[in-house]
Formats: sequence, C-alpha cells, structure tokens
Amino acid sequence: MQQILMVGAGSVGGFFGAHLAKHNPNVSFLLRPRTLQAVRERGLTIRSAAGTFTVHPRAAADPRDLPRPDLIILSVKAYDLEEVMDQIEPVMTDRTMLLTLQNGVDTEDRLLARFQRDCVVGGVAFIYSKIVEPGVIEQYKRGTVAVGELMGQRSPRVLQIVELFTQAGLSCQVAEDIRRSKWEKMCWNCVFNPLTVIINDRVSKALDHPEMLGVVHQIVGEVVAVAAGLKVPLADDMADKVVRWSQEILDIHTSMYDDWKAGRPTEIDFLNGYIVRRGRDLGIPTPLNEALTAMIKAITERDRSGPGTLRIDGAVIQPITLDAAALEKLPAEHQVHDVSALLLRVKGRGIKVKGLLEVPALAIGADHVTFHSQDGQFAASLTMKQATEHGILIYQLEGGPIPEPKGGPFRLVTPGLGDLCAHVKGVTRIELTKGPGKDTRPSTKSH
Ligand SMILES: Nc1nc2c(c(=O)[nH]1)N[C@H]1C(S)=C(S)[C@@H](COP(=O)(O)O)O[C@H]1N2
Ligand SMILES: [Mo]
Repeated sequence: MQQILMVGAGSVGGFFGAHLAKHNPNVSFLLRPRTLQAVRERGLTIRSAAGTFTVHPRAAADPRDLPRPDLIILSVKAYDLEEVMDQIEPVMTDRTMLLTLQNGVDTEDRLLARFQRDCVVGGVAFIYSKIVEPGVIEQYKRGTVAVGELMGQRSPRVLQIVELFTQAGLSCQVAEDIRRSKWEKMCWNCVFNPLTVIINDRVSKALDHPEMLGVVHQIVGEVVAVAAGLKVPLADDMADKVVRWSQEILDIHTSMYDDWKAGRPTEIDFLNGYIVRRGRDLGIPTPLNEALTAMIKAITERDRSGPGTLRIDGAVIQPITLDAAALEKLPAEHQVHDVSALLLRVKGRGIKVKGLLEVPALAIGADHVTFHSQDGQFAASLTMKQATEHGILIYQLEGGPIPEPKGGPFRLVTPGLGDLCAHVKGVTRIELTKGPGKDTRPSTKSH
C-alpha cells in the first residue's frame, strides 16, 4: 500500500487522517474548498487530552492533482457519497481499495454497486470528536476503528490496513463480522443521535429518566428486526448493550446534535430514515423510527415553504419541499427539456410527475394526486395513473421562472389527457391521497 487518499477532514477523517499522515508522507487529502484552504494555510490540527499536533499533508480538491491512491479512505457524510464517487472515479484503477468509515449500513453496498468490483473493505469508526473550525479537530472520546472483509475472511489487504493504522499509533481491530459491527453501531446511532437533538442535550440526559429505557428498547427492537430481515442477526440483548456502551460517553453530544447546531444537514435519512424505508420494503413496522425521522426533520430542516416552492405531502413517508433549482437537478430521464414538443404554445421546461413522485417515498395505498393552486381556489385531483402517465409540471418558461400571471411558480399540464381543466396554474402543493382528493374542476369537459 503505497499511496493513501483520505477523503474528507471532518471530525472522523480529520482525526484518523492526521494520525496516518503524521509519520507517513504518502497520505494525502481530498477536501472541499473551505477546508482545503484552511489545511493549505495552517495545516490540519488535532487537539485532544493526549496533546495537540499539526500535520501539513498534501491536499487538493481534485484527486487527479494528487498521487494516484492505492487505498482511498472515505469519511464524508453519508449524503455526500454520490458526489465523492463521481470525484474519485477517474483515479480508480482495478487495484484501488476503498475503506469507508462512514455512518450508516449501506455505504459498502453503494460503493460495490457503483464500481462493480471487489474493491471494498468494510469499516466502522468509534470516536467522538468535533470540527472546531476548518482544519482543526478536537477529540474527546475513543478513536478506534474496526475493519473487515464483507465476507469475513482475514485477507491480506485487511491485515495491511490494520498494520497501517497500528503503525500510526491508532487502535484498529479486525471485526469478525464487519456488517454486524456496523449494525451494532447503527443501533446506538439510531437511539442517541435523534434523542440528543430532541432533548437538546447530552447522552446522559437521555438516560436520566427510567421511562426512556423502554423507548430505547423499542427503537433498538425495530432496528434489530430490520437487520434480521436483511440477514444480519444481532444479539437478543442489543438494547442493553446500547445502554451499556453509553456509560463511557455520557457527557457527549452526538454527531447529529453537532450537525444540527452547526447548521449542517443531518444523516437522519441514512440512520432512522433508512430503517423506516427498509422496514417498509420488508413489511416490518418501525413506528418509533418513523416518528424520530419526522421529528428530526421538523426540528433540523429549515422551513422552505413560501414563494417559489413546491410541497409534496399527504400520503407520503417523507413530505418534501422543492424549488425550481431542485426540480432541475432531478434525474435527466424525468426532465422534459422542451414542452413545446408536446404542447405547441408552451416554450418551457418541465418535470414528469412520475419522476417527481419518486422523490418522496410514497406510502402504500396512495392512489390519487391532487394539485393545489397557490391561492387555494383551484384544485385538480387526478388518479395516480392519469398523473403519472400524462402529468408534466412546468417549472421554467423561456429559461426563467414562470411569472404568476402565466401560471407560476409551477404549472401542471397534462398533454394527452384531453382535459384542459387539469392544467393547474400556480401549483404550490401536490397532495397524495388514498381515494380522490379535493377537486374544483368544472364537471363538464367542454370549453
Ligand atoms: N389556478 C387555476 N388553475 C386553473 C384554473 C383556475 O381557475 N385556477 N382553471 C382551469 C381550467 S378549467 C382551464 S380550462 C385552464 C385554462 O387555462 P388558460 O387560462 O391557460 O387558458 O386552466 C385550468 N387551471
Ligand atoms: Mo376548463
């Protein structure tokens, strides 16, 4: 293992990366502009009870500007993985190894699905640390990693990684079953990440009330059930373990709490939100995780309703709010770049309702879609079939936002449906319902 590329220098990557770089000139960093500038100017500093040190590793915003890596260690937030995969793809060879220290349990699978090669070693980090400012990390608790082959064998490459961490003075174990280790940490995360946000306090406070123990058992019970459904058996006393692990870190907040306070997005969709989605696939009820997901979103996500936004709600697992810029970023296969091909008079850009409805997870049983106008005066309730076969939501007219008199901010058109009354002007809300929703369209279809 010659060259090592650390992706990210946040609370996890910064800590482990700095230790790796301390005595190894072959460790470089792939960073975002803000952190890159800080690290270039002042280096990367770790402060902890054990002391303070600063390293000055090679760093860039594009991996092509760095030595070609043999090992890439990923430690960015789970929601940044897609972007990172795009970035590292050009420097991947058929020998490049990937190790991920990210939260969540599906990162390894997402990497395998993308690179289609046996290049992934599973990893899990146990640390509590914080970004004080870009390039400066404070470590409070722990600071160990476990790694392992997804199939469990003690491979040479796993031992190489252990050697690499150990030589840097870091504690690194081979996990017997890395998937199980990741799920065990997932159990802890699914409890204490959301709870510390909801109670706006430390782990100790969450455990201060005996009533909370029952809640912890129920949250973990749901995670264990979903894990079992995915063929990852966890211990029967998993909830007790989670509580026990907390004893040595009672005085900490959690990464979700820190993300929230720092105004960053949280990883809720990859923690409790993931449990809810997989539970739904498997037919396993996850009411507590669902409630926690909703509460965390309500608490941490800024209110994005208002002019120029589109809300999708009703019978959905996750209501969402989008603006025109977000619609433009939805997958190309759902975009209609030139609506005039379908509707002669309209020179605009739109998104197929079918693609739009893939964004919020649909609840089982929603069969109607209601398009509400901004003024609340007009609504058209289409069947799911009508909406997904014909509906296009126009979000741009002649390259700009749609003015209100022309039906902005969003205008529904339904070419082929033969009902002009279903061309809702000024759409700001799309509501999914079981059974028909509100409909103010005139009953005759003649104009
Ligand atoms: N917000 C809103 N959208 C609406 C209506 C309305 O009254 N309010 N009328 C509908 C009907 S019945 C028709 S026929 C068309 C008319 O669209 P136009 O004004 O672009 O010709 O808009 C549809 N969309
Ligand atoms: Mo109409």
